[in-house]
Amino acid sequence: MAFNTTNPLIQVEDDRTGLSVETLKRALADNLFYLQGKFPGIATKHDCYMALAYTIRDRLLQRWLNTSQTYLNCDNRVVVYLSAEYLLGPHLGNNLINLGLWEPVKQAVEESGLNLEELINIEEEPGLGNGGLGRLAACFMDSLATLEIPAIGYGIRYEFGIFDQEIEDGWQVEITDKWLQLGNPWEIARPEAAVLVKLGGHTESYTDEKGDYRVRWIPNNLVKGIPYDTPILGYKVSTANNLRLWKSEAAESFDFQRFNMGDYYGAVQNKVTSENLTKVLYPNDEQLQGKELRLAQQYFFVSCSLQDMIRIHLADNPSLENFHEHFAVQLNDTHPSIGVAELMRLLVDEHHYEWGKAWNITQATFSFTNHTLLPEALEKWSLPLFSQMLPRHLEIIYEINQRFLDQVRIKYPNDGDRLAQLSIIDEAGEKWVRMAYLATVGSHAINGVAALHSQLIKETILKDFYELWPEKFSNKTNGVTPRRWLVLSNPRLSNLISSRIGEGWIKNLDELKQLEPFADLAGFRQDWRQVKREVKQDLAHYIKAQSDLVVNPDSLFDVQVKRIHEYKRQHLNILHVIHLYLQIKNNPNLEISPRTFIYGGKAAPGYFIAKLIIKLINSVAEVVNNDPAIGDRLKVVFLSNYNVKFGQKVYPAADLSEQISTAGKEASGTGNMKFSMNGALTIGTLDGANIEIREEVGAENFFLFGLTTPEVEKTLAAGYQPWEYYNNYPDLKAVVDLINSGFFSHGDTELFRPLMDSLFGHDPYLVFADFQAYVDCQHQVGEAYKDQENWSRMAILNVARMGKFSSDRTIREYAEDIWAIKPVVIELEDLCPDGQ
Ligand code: GLS
Repeated sequence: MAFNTTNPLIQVEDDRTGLSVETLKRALADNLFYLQGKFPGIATKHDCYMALAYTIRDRLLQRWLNTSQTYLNCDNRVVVYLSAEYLLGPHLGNNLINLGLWEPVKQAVEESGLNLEELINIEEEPGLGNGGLGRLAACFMDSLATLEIPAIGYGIRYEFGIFDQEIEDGWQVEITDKWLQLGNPWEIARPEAAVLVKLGGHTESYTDEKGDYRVRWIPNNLVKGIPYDTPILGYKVSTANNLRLWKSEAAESFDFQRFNMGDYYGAVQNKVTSENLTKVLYPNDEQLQGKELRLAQQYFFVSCSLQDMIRIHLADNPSLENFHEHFAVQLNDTHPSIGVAELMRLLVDEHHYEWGKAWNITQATFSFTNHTLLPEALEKWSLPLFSQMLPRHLEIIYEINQRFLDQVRIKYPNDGDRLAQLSIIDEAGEKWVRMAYLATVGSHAINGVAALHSQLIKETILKDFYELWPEKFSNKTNGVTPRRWLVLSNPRLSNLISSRIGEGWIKNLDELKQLEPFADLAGFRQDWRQVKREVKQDLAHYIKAQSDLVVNPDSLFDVQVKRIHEYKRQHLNILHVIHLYLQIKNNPNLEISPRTFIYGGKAAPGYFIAKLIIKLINSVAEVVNNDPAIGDRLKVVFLSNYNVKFGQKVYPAADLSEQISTAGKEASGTGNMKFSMNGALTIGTLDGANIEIREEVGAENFFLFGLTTPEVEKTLAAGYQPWEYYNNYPDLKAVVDLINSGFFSHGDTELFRPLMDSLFGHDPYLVFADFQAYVDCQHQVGEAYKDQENWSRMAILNVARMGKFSSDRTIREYAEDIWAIKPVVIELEDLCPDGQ
């Protein structure tokens, strides 16, 4: 049956829209020939992947076009998500699930002599983000579409996304990501919608024809932004929202004046500089890098997006007065916060709105999510750098600041300290623009990403703002999409769940609750374990292929995958491994639950201690895995290049999820949710969303250890003494001494010294302080694993109680509390028959 039943031109099933196996096969062969220019006999697997991807894209185009057409024609509000990062993961598998086409496509692919899973695996993932923050944006896009909420995602089309990680001699090596090398079938360039962005130069004041004082910005550089659009499909709905990513190009390919004067290289220079803007993603998660190019990237994509929104708005509205009624713009962290000044510039300088009116529109448009409390991640830009690149924005920020501080003066007269604390410009010493403050002042709503984190925002980094405007602050606990993180990544478990409670949970995750009674059924627990065993077997094959290590699928898979950072404490985890190793060495007959420790994650290229932690893990792995006295009881593996694809393999296979950050440091975490949703039990601190996960699944189904946030603060305030822990805890001392002796470094006693120096010297993450509690808790884990029946019971209850952690719930909360937005149902009928 064709999608289009109203179009009289389509008499038979259309090759681009038909859904029968026969049509899909024909479309596949057709695309291989006409788009890839290959016969089946000479086509590579990648050619076949491309042909299949185009076949699927054809089948979602009608949804995509109808969606934007519907949004244009109705005057519903549209959510705009502004994010410098989207960590999307591969599209093909996800689109098949959301279109409900998995089975016919699988059959068509097989009958064409190909293998669907193999083709899905070929897709290069768009790694346009660093970690949790970028992945959250991707989950949100999925949920927005699934909930049929009108939305546009705007971001940057980095030519090189997050680097590929290889491990050489135990060290991380970064390899350039080349996701676009063989083409990207999911995007469509829209050069006709290009916009121009100014940079640098100076400002001038003038009086306009009405006699009004105005400012104009004379830039010294102009860059063109070309939009590339990707459809983001909802699950089994007709909504396909648009993700619009900007690529920078030179406004003119050649500077002709220079060229004519014979300065060929000078003329090309401008082209090169302009294209550099969107070349590469900065590979730092939670780390400030005051690099000029980064500010230029941020401004570039924000300016492109706001200009695009204004164009869309003015196509249907006489003025910008109701701009905020049309768009609700969410700032994903401070990265797009220059948008506050840019919208003011566009309204005041280019559309000649009076300041007060422009400010009301701006504040009503923006809302701001903070994603971290780490001081090194709070963006600020040095004033000279800022004024050089964005001279007009600096003037606007000064004006915003002055008017804001005038308000503060009224509320708190004669309180100079408070003014200095609240000022958007930090003037103590070197001058800085504080981006979180700009975002806070320019937004009508501010939120954190888990209950604890939202509370800490109010008590720490934005305390003075909270006192001013308590009503602006709220919490929106993160969530993840069950489509990618359960249906797509764990089909075995999904099928088992659906076989008992139906498929309603995929769109309404609270329905997983119906699984609870099954936890008491021995037969179901048996099936559950069977699924887990098979999934672990798959991961074991992957480990064998990647690292040539044989691991036992019956061992406890103890997994920590996430960016490598001291606050996430991968080093605490490896200290525990060494402790177990020592225990076995000292007591060769020790009976413990056999464990496979699995690590994955990238370190920022300039973050030496994080890289040294990777080296330590690999060094311990080398010793432990090759010690015959250990046998099968312990295996340690660091899997390279952790990314979305690999995440899809590892979450389903985990028994134990390591969420062991220092309390108060992990804003939320989202990996913690993916693990639990796939039936892993958590060992964790009272940090981020761990707290809420524990509340939901029940304290008895969660392994809790470690200092609480107030205890962390107290310990640090009292002058933390790592030596005392070292001297008082013999297990800790033995582990540390073994590292220091050069045992894991072929006798080199210097290799890990910088790490040890930081643990003993200055460790705000309190690794030694939590060591003993962690080891004790891990002991309980090992004991609990011996009782497989009870372990399965706990795992089932974890899954059954995960309803809260669907990103659908999160998005519903944003939609109701912050965006005031309603769903719009998209019809599938051809809105534009006969090409009219
Ligand atoms: C992060 C936080 O570190 C995570 O805890 C959080 O889950 C994520 C999404 O809200 O945002 N902040 C950040 O800069 N990178 C992150 O992953």
